[in-house]
Amino acid sequence: STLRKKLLDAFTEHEGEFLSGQYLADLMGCSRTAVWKHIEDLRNEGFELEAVRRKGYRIIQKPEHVSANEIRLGLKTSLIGQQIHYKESVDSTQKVAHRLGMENALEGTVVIADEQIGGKGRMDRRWHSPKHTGIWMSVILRPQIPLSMAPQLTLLTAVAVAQAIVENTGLEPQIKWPNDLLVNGKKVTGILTELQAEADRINSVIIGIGINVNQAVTDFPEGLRAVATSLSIEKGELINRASLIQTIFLKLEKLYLLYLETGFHPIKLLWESYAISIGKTITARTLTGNITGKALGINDDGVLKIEDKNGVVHSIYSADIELG
Ligand code: BTX
Repeated sequence: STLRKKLLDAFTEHEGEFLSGQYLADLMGCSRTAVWKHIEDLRNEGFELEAVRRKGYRIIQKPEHVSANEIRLGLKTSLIGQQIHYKESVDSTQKVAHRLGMENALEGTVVIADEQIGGKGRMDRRWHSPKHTGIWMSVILRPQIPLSMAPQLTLLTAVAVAQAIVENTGLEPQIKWPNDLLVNGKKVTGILTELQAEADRINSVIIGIGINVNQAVTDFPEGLRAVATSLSIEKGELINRASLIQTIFLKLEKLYLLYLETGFHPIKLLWESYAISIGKTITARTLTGNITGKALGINDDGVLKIEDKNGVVHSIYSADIELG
């Protein structure tokens, strides 16, 4: 609710400080009793709050699980995540976001689920999304760019998530073109970009982000154990999901605004600094066949360039990449 948002915004702005019931009532435009009820709701959701006479309320600790409120508290963005739709369990956050996209949801709206029953990868593949462990979310953007440039947003998102992982965990993720983030050679993140468009006009871009955060090895199906990992496995400790989500929102917002202002070039440079395959021999499996050669890099449109053994340079728009 908007009252709840005001309350959490106030605690965010005055981090660690006591806020009096009267102050909050004035701010929220409601009675002190109503404020107290909202505080009780927060407690029921797992927030630890201190109440001191004549001083007011103070948040001591946020809950362990992820909730829209927990993500809002401390969130420093102005676009991404201003509207959060949090679900315990969904088929796919992409589906929910597509519906909201059609319903004119505000740009920056995010759908987050604790669990996905039918998580989607590219080309109708599945994305394993068990509960309590990962970040499964879809972000709605509405950029005024030609359709052909939309894949750049996948690369932009990969950079944002990589930056956030570095900042929150100290791990060193690498990006495998176009949409995989690896840590120590195993996949921790997948990104799925889908479009709603009419003719050449983008209505919305739905960016799906799946991050393995706190899974143990045994949480992965056996078939994935050799190729997938979680941040927690690599770091050796549990990672705070809400805080990572906040950092991703912030990085995504910064890069997206930079992109709208100056175009793809600065994003390309950042992307290349995380890229794993540049200069190496790779095989691109495309719908029309395989191409093996040296990865030269991406051009300013985000297209991958591969030079085969005959010196012919191929432009790859969509493929799965194998290293070596
Ligand atoms: P992708 O097609 O590049 O990768 C899918 C492949 O990755 C699968 O075929 C499988 O081999 C492997 N895989 C499946 N689950 C996992 C996992 N948890 N960790 C590592 N590897 C896995 C990547 O597609 C795009 C994934 C986007 C997921 C997000 S989650 C939020 C949003 N909602 C939704 O339904 N999808 C997106």
